[in-house]
Amino acid sequence: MSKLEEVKAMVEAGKSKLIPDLVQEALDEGNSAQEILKAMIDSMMVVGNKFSAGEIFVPEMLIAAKAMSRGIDVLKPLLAGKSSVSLGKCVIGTVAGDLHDIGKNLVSMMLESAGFEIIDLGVDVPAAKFVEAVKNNNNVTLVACSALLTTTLPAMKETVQTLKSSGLTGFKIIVGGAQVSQEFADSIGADGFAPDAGLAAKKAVELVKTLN
Ligand code: B1M
Repeated sequence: MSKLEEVKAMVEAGKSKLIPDLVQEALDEGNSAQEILKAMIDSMMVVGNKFSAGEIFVPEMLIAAKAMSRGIDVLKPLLAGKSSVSLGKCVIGTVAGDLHDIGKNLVSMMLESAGFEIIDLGVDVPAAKFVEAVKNNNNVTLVACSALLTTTLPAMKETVQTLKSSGLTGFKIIVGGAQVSQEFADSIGADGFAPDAGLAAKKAVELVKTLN
């Protein structure tokens, strides 16, 4: 089994303690950080499918998520560069009712590399808290909302609509997450959508450039 396959298998099995060394060994074997990240995302798809099939339950999903987060910690310095430009502050969070944070954390990392100063509100963030964060921080140019559940799409809609009707200006809103599509983003009035963390950073830069 290659180191990449081992990383995949051990993330699926939720072997958090083994992951940092395995990820380092996979890097030493010549795999890129992007390849290893993709392998771990594939593992989470497998985990999700097993959950849907009733083969595993929430605790197994949780330990797999912990293992993936440990792997991302090792990859972070390689995935995230340092930008010399400053694009203002980004308020980011997973919307109300939703506890998934791996995707949000990846997006946050890529936005930081692109030049945003990150204000991370965490998970299960009510619309009012996003508004409060924009109000209480100067130079917020971007609000980024993540949602992983079909049942939390209404909370994403509420967040976008609350921000839009708050009277606050000078920022764009980008949304994303497994159940979010361009069509849904358009339907709730978000300014932008991206299917993954890399494209989220690209889209965010495009969006804030239109502010001036
Ligand atoms: Co949950 N869960 N989960 N889960 N979980 C999913 C999402 C699910 C698809 C699994 C399945 O059934 N196949 C399913 C949702 C089905 C649906 O709604 N259609 C599901 C369910 C049902 C649930 C519970 C309801 C289960 C239960 O309790 N019965 C429950 C809900 C809890 C809650 O939130 N209130 C629950 C709980 C959990 C855990 C807590 C155990 C754990 C999360 C731990 C954590 O995040 N710290 C968990 C996990 C791990 C998953 C899966 C297996 C993996 C998610 C993940 O981290 N993927 C997931 C299955 C799957 O996704 N295939 C599943 C890796 C991550 C990198 O991908 O977050 O999609 P993702 O991010 C991507 C893109 O979406 C995008 O960029 C990233 C890639 O670069 N992206 C953005 C994300 N945010 C973005 C924002 C952007 C732009 C792009 O702009 C701002």
